[in-house]
Amino acid sequence: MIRDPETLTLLLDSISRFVSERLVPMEAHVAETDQIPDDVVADMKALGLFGMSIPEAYGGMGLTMEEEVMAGFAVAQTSPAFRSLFATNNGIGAQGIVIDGTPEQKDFYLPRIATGEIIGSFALTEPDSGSDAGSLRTSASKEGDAYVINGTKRYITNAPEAGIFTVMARTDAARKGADGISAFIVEKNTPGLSLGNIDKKMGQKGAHTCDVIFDNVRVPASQLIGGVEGVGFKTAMKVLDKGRINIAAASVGAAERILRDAIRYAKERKQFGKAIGEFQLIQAMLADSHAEIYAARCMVLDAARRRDEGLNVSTEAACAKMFASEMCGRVADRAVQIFGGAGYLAEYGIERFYRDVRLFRIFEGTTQIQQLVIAKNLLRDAG
Ligand code: COS
Repeated sequence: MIRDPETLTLLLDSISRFVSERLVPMEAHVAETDQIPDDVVADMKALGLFGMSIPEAYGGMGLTMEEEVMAGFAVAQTSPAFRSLFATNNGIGAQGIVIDGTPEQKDFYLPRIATGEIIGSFALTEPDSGSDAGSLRTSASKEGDAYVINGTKRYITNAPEAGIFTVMARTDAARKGADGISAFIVEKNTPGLSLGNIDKKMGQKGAHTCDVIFDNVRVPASQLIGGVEGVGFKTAMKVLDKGRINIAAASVGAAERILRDAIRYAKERKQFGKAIGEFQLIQAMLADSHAEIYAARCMVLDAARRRDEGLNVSTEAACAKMFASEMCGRVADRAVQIFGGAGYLAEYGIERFYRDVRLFRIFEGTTQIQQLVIAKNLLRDAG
């Protein structure tokens, strides 16, 4: 749903200008230093990028899902590390509170998330619990009017920068599955909470992940999201339904950028006396990439519109995430091929995108988990 096309166009234009004038020139520097400069982060905050999906009542832009994916296409036209910093505030790091939080939790945290004053982070995965999220072992034991959390979370995006964590922990030790899990908001400075070393990753340099360790971390009972025990897994799944549409949008935006670079190179690079773009084998790779991007873009927009209509989009979100992230991998692979030797060299930037987008097929649910979600829903719906 697009509320006001004119306002949206203004927003998309300002994002696109910011991306091309400010972020694209910084890509190599951020990859080299593994750090987004503070002045760039300040500009992101000034543009409102941290609060795009936070409701207007809490100081955000309150974008609808359709508007948000269009903004997502625009911000993804550069290194994914940039979007990663504000993506958790719009997505998995805040949506638990937006979707299921109490009015007090929303009042207290959302305004500061919307401005980027605090970064929200999502702590679901553990050393022994990744795809099988329902098997997580981090515990939260009730002691008076507090919960005491113990356990370790792994690969937590933006943990080094985070001010708060949405933590999924088991409040009912007797229940080993999803229904024993609750979700909490835990502040970074809570005694007993510590961070591991920043992970060395294949790509997305400038975006950080690390372990988050909970050693008798005591949080008031008021930090239980929604004030209800046993529904934390469902909160996490609802958050991921939305997150998966956002990753699909990021995949589309990145693929568009990569294809644009490949087209430019195909027009410039001459072999056998003419631009390589005049050869049909190169044209086939460009055409396949464009058609697949178009298909993914349509899927993302459709899933977003359905979510705006209030429909359950678990299946569509999984379809869009699976197709768009796999598509992006194929587009990046073809682009390296079109660039040839230059595609393998760091200075042309294509190999960096090739590594960066590999993550899209893994985080917020691997392609294989999306297949399971789709198939499970199909079989259930068939009765
Ligand atoms: N929205 C709301 N509720 C949902 C839901 C959704 N999208 N998906 C599942 N649920 C509910 C189910 O209805 C079920 O509730 P009931 O017991 O009341 O029926 C409960 O949650 C458990 O669901 P299910 O039985 O499907 O859970 P499984 O343990 O089989 O796990 C998968 C399902 C594998 C799909 C889930 O663990 C998953 O998504 N894993 C990947 C996690 C992930 O993406 N990790 C990335 C880390 S974040 S970067």
